Amino acid sequence: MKDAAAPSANQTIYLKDYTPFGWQVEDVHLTFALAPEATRVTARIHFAPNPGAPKQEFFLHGEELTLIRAAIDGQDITPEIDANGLRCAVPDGPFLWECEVEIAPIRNTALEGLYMSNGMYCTQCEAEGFRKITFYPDRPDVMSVFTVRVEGDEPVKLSNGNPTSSGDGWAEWHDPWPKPAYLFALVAGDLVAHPGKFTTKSGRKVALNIYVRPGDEGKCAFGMEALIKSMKWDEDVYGREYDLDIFNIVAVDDFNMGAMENKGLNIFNSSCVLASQETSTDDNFERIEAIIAHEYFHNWTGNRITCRDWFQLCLKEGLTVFRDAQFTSDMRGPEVKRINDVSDLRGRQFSEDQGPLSHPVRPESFQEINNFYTATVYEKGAEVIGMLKRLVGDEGYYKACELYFDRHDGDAATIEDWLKVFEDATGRDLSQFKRWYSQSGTPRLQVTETWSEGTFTLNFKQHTPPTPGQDEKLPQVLPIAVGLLNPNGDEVQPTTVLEMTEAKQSFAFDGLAAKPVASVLRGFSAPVVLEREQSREERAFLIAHDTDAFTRWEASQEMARESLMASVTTGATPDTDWLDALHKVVRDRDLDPDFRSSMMDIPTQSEIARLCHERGHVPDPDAIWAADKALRDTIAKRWSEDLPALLDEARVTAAYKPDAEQTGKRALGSKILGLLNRIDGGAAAQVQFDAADNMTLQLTALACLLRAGKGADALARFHDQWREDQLVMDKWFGLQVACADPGEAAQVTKTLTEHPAFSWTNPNRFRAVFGSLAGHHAGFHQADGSGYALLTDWLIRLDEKNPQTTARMCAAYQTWKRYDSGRRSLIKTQLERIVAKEGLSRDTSEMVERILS
Ligand code: 0A1
Ligand code: ZN
Repeated sequence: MKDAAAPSANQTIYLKDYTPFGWQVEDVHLTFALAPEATRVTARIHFAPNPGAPKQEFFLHGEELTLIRAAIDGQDITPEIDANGLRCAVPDGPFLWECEVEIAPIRNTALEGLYMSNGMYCTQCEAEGFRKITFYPDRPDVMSVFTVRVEGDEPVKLSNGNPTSSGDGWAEWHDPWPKPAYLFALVAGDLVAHPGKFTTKSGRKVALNIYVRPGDEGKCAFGMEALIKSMKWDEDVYGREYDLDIFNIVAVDDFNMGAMENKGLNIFNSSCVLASQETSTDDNFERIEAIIAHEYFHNWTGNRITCRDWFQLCLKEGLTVFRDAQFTSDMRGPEVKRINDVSDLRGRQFSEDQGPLSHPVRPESFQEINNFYTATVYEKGAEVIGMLKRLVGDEGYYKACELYFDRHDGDAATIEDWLKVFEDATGRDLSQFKRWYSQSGTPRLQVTETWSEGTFTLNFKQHTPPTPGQDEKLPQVLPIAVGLLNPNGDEVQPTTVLEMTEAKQSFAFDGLAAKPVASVLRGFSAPVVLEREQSREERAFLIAHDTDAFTRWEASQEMARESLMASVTTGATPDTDWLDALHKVVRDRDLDPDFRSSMMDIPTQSEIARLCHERGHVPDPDAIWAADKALRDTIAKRWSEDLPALLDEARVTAAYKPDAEQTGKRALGSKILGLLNRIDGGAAAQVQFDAADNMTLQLTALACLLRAGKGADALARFHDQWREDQLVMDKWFGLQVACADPGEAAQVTKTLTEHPAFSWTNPNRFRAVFGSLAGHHAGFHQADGSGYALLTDWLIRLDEKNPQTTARMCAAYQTWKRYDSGRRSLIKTQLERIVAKEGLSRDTSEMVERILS
């Protein structure tokens, strides 16, 4: 019998070609007889014609499956099989499909479908992994009820839904909620559970478990607390209740992404769930809390209401990111959360949207859907929801969400469905707003102001530069949150949302006694590049007085950007007016330490490179590195007298807690230590390293010591202390690259790949090393091309094993056209080397071809 091999030709799939599947799947029964080399999967599926679909041939997806037997209504058949799936004749009415296939989880290094990680079986089916488990209509609009039997010697055997029965060597699970195949999950292994419980608002008692490898039990308590908080929050804020008797989370060491929202059985990259004071930083804790919330929130936004097709990915991801951001704001304070999210958006999404990989929040075509789990779909998708909420107000927003849950529960929905509930709930016409889903690129918003006889006018112009495949752009609906301050710093106009819909539009405020200072785009109310000519005095004034935390931070960022740009382009020294304005804020003990720490953010070197490009300069990575260094040295010298006292003030004396209060203090302390390190040559860092009782303090101190050239001893001690802990060792690997001098980054990376603990098939370790190289702007972009050559060697090697992680890491090259001709040609050569690789995966070939285009 023929096998379904790996898929071949790169085929482009279009949103406009959507057609429903010709059959409904009434129920699915699966039996797994587990064995690493030869797992048998037996499927019994009832199909019935779908009255709403056009007539079509019967086709089931299937890849890399060895077919043992297929039968229809009990009669064996010989289907036609190719690299993508199976075709056969079927009866006109309902029928029973039976099929037995064999797969080899131990040889599945792509980590899609059923695979093994450190001896444990686990699955990853989003987006199209289920077709590597059995032949099936593997598309999100085909939903069904699954019953699963798992046979094997492993002590723990899990699947979706509720456990129904078990015996010696087997366990059965039943998920009563119809779901698409991408939410299917199975786990089996020698695992221990950290239990918890939750009672829903209507009284359902839910058993909670976090399953981990023996030895990791001590790292589950925080995740469990985060899960319970998320369950409560979704009831309180969105009225969403959990709907099964059990909710399981499993930590897996080899995982391509962060985590996965499989119904009732979330599977997590262990780095996104395991946490302890000794091994995790404050940032790790915050991220874990957010990811647990994100996956849990998918139960309603993604699972109960799923996507009709993969073009609608933002329907579940944009909304769920928005919901997890709301959750984090409620848990930890909205101000710094918003600042961090904007930094992240600019760092990842703006770069994507301003280069060859730019695509709409709802793409219109793809070759490999795995390449569209992007910052645009996730983060810009969430920004679009945030704008919608601002435009319709909180009441309108929750009314529309309520209608969405009522109207679409159990559906595979579309963006049109989502916008329609807003139109129906609020009476608004959202036809222009819908452009946010189809038009790619980052709008530029210019603002000028006029003042005459008590009337202050803000004049806006918007323009979106062309992006691949979209030369002409139309005006977007922009909610622009604005406030006005009078010259002594009092707010004369509290935040108001101006609604811009035209290419050019002015808004006047009258009855003012004196010319105000405008605070524009409060809360970053629209994902745009704001272009505003503003005096340094006004910016310094906003740093001192703005009542909106985001625009206050942004005023400082603006001054920082201008100062760095002047250094890069003209060799100017840092702007001391800015440093003095900032110094006041940093010393202001009435302000929250976390906010003071954020105010000290310095734009990243890649952000400065993007800015150079936006303003028509060719970025010079070495000059940007030098400007960054000069700036930090200047701040350290200028504030030197205060630094020891500030460091002292940021010290936490109470027992460690990863809460907002302590985290904020330690964040401020880390920034201060970074400055002090420039003048004391690592002395304070050494004291902190020796005394640290938590990973946040230990790791920051280690980074400082490495940067001061005094890290050898601490690095060795850190290694000896943590050699058995994979997640901490990822930090050990990554930090050495991140802290290397630019000229040494590639060599340090290469040496680390020769370390016995380097494992290139573990995505976390690969990313720790090569993600850090790609993130080291000046180190990666060394003019000799050593960074490019090294990364490419490894990408070519990894592609054979793990296309998904390879393709994602190729994004390191997405900004290549910004650079000088020497670097461009070096990168182009490397990209062409990748494309020339025989048997290159569909994932990587699509990415590289788009980057090259
Ligand atoms: N849906 C998950 C993320 C995820 C996406 C794709 C994956 O494999 C291709 C794995 C996980 C989330 O948003 O958390
Ligand atoms: Zn998600």
